[in-house]
Amino acid sequence: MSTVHAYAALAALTIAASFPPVASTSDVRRDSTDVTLVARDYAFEAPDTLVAGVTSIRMRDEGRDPHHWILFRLADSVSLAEFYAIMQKGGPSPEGIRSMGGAQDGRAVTFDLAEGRYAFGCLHIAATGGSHLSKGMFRALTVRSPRPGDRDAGPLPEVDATVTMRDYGYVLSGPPLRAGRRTLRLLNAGPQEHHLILQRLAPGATLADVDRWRAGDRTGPRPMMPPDGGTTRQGPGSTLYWTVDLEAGGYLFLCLVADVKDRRQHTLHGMRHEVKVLTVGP
Ligand SMILES: [Cu+2]
Repeated sequence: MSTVHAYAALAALTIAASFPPVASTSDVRRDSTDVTLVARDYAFEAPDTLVAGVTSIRMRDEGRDPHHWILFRLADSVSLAEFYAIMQKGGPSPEGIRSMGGAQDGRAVTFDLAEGRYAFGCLHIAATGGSHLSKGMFRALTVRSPRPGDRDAGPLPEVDATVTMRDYGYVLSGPPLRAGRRTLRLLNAGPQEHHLILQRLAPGATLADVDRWRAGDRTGPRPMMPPDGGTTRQGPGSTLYWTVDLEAGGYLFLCLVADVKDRRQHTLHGMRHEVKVLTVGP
């Protein structure tokens, strides 16, 4: 993407003026494969260093504003200051900054982390304007190679189903989903960034009912519940493991990421998918 050069030039001009102080909490973790990311208004607290391998990350949101988190992988050529300058306005990640995903809520997301430089960020928009990232809600993370004495990272989680995201849609593969705690492998096979927002359908309702309700005067009972969290954007080729408690009934998967061409949400390009979760049983 050629925009990276323009961004980089802009970054060089704005870093000195706008780079906020970095939180000083340091907690080098050599043995943890379960990481808590604390979110506040507007900062993240997290280990500075993790060991490469399978790692589960879960946010504890202590802010008044709701927060989400996205893990970004930074190319060696991109400094943290450049990351801040480029990403504070949101927008798609340019070359050199790769979205790995994360969570909209406190659900756990597991990655097979490769050695390298990363940053956490929250791109929610504050009531007063500006992204949370622009107010300092980002944090550097180094993932280093394992050394003798490090705890084994362990295997990847057992997967109940795989969700492949494309421009524009979700393909669910695996046996039918059943109620209970399930781990979905989400991989992005599309050229754009995508995520998965979970929305429960009202009992007996279908995606067709939602479409009719939206197209109509929107009176009468809503055929769906409010969105119930989800993952955050993943760049092309990235994979994460998302653990979620599902109840029997209908759900929608939705992508609310803005399209790179027309800025309309991907759900308006057809990136929505109806899933029926079966009761537990044989
Ligand atoms: Cu999308």
